[in-house]
Amino acid sequence: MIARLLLILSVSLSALCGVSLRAAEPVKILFDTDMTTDCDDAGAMAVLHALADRGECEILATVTSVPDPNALATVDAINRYRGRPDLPLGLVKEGGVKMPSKFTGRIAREFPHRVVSGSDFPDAVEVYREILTHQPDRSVVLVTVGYLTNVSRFLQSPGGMELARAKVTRWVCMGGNFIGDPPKDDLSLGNVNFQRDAASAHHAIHHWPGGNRLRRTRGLLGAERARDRFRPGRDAG
Ligand SMILES: [Ca+2]
Repeated sequence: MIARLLLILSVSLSALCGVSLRAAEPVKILFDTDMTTDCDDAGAMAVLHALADRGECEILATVTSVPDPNALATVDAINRYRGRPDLPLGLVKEGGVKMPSKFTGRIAREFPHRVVSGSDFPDAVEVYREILTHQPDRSVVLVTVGYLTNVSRFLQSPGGMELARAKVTRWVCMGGNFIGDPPKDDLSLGNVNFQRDAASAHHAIHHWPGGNRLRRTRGLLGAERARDRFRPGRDAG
């Protein structure tokens, strides 16, 4: 199962960054991960850094969609291990999904990182805003492989909708298992990214500016024009 997830992530992120194979500039990516329950997030970061090493993407920031400082420490440890110790970090500062992890505590203990306390780092929404404000229009790809807590809060922050509309050229969301034609999110396949913070998932998908820039891929990644098809009150647990 994990191997399949990694393969899907690899293919999907490669497809995402494949845009840069035909372009002169690397794809600018703002990466948002829950990095708690499943180790495929670590696999996604391995692919992300490998693509950055190849010059196919530029990692602007790595944030977590959970409040657990060990999750942030794990993200920072991976960044550091892959030679990018100074990437901006952010996390959920208030509320958010809290789940136990089988691996982040050990990584936080055994690998070097900057995270002594989560209070030393900004809220992920602040990172979204800071990064996007200083990037050219329509230049950033937002990649989320966790809960949509940050996306929803970012859209509700002052000017967030305008920043999303102006700066983000595409949002690639690992969250749905959209099956069929028209696609419907099959939650029986296990879709915790939408289920555990269903209110944020509902808000983010329904309010993201420009539904045609919310990309659906087969398998575990994404949703295109999902606003009319995803009904958390009925479909999510
Ligand atoms: Ca995840």
